[in-house]
Amino acid sequence: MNMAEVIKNEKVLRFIDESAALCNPDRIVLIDGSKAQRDALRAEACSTGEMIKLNEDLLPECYLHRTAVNDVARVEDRTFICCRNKADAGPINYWMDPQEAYKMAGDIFKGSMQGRTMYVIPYSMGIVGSEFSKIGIELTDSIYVVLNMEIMTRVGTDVLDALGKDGDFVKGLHSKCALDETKRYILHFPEDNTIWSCNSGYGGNVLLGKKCFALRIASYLGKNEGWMAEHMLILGFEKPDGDTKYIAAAFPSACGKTNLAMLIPPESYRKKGYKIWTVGDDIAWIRVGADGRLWAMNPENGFFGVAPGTNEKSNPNALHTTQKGTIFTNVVHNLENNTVWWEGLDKNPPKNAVDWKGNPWDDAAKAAGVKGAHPNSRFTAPAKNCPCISKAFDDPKGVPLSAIVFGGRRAKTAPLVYQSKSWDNGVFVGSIMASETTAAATGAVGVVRRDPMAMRPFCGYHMGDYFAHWIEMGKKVKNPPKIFNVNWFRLDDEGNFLWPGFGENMRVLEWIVKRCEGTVGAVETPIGYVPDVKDIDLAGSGVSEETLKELLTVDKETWKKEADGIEEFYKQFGDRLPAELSAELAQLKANLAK
Ligand code: GTP
Ligand code: SPV
Ligand code: MN
Repeated sequence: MNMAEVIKNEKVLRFIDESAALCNPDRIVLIDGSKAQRDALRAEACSTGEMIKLNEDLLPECYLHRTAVNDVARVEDRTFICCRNKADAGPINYWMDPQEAYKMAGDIFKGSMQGRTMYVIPYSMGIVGSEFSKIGIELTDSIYVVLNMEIMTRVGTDVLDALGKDGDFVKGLHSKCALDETKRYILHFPEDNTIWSCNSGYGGNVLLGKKCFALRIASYLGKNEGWMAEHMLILGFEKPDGDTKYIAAAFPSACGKTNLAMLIPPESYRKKGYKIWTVGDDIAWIRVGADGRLWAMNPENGFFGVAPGTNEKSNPNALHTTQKGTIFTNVVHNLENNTVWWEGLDKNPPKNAVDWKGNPWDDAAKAAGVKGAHPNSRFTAPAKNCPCISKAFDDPKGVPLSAIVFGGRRAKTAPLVYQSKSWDNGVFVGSIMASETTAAATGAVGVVRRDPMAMRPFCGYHMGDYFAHWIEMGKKVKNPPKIFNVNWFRLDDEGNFLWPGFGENMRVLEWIVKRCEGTVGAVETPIGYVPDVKDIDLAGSGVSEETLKELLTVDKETWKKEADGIEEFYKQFGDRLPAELSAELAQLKANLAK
């Protein structure tokens, strides 16, 4: 195919030419979004062993892929924001000078696609052609990346039509190179709308539409253009009378977004007619609507979800979503029927199986405690498969938000739920989020760290300026969403979860919605409003009132220590910390001293 005949945008052609001159691929192939091309790429990936075709009867059009053993999660310490002025990256991001970064990575990319094909992926984040959507072009030498991007985003020549002759786009260049972890870099150039990723083949490092574009680059664009890109699920809460309220929730990686977005209410709620609808499970782009509310849309087209722990009881909707057209990464290959398995799917690990590293997963390995699936193993599944996908999923306007919910994994400290007292107080609540680290990123697991708005690894600019942007957005809306914080992960003294979580989280969502409607009271504490024990419906939950009381406790001494920690955390932002947030911290301290 002659590229110039199909691609009318000079900037796209130049980007392809310059990248090809650098990486020196044998061939360049445009991804057109057709089934014929997709089928051919799937067949090619299977012929080289890059993917394994699974049982067509049990898992139609599904595939298994294993990444390199050293390449199984996002690499936060190798992820850089490359803006001209170091101070603009802020104290939390890793920074590199753009010229040095282009030079350093240019040497790595040089000739990296020799003997390989460079695929050109035109993709849209959001509905193709909608005014709230944005377009990217990813160049990659990985068929796995192409096939994942075709699920996670909207890909094809119609995107080039929407881009037009001189439309702007985010330039993404990815090469697996040699998968050398010492030369692995995920580089963002927000001032150039550019992303470079080398030496990785894992999800968040290489599916450049996702965290790299839709959060890091988009958060920077949002700051300048007056909107927000957030690490949030979006769900619809439908009441028995059919009225649906929309909630966005920011939890750090592997802290329950996909699970909450696809929640199935407890039976008593279902009988009354309550339903939950999924609009998104990971990313929300949020704008000010003409009606003075905030409107959120999901720029993605699929789910890149955590496999372990997903089962018929915890998240049946996610499980059903993965039964067709799905790519599984780093799970167990069940050789008995050519399907997949992971820890927490059921209690019957397959006897004849291969683990995520490609080794036989036999009785000896199991007895030695070897895990079959990697804890960060994932499924890439089309959103349209989801039984509870919202009608609003394909609505370019998105949905109006009634509530924003923050939450993390905290063994103590944070109560099951509390409501902030105002927008600014809610921004404070988001800014002080802390959570235990998970397997979604390389490094230690289970260490509590501050993760403001669940954006610590994903904010493309200075975190202090990001807080200021949140404060500003609040001023632009007459009817801002109410802001809450939840914690499904509080432990008792024996280390057991106090709250059953998953579908039972509906009981907390109900309180949140009623607070938004002003139809339920609350109890004031030094940190905000918590529910009165009688206002959380516990019928059929197995949770006692006593346990609920414990879950809702705000311990002053613990929170005084927390306030000291927040003060320490805030210091690094210097004069870029909005005065509103210093005032909120002072108020918290005063409340605790009372
Ligand atoms: P990313 O895709 O990394 O952004 O993760 P996520 O926020 O979508 O997290 P996900 O819903 O995949 O959940 C991650 C892990 O948290 C899974 O192993 C779940 O079993 C567990 N989890 C989710 N919700 C709950 C809950 O309500 N209670 C408890 N105890 N665990 C939960
Ligand atoms: C996360 O880590 O928050 C994810 C998975 O959603 S990844 O795409 O790898 O970032
Ligand atoms: Mn995520």
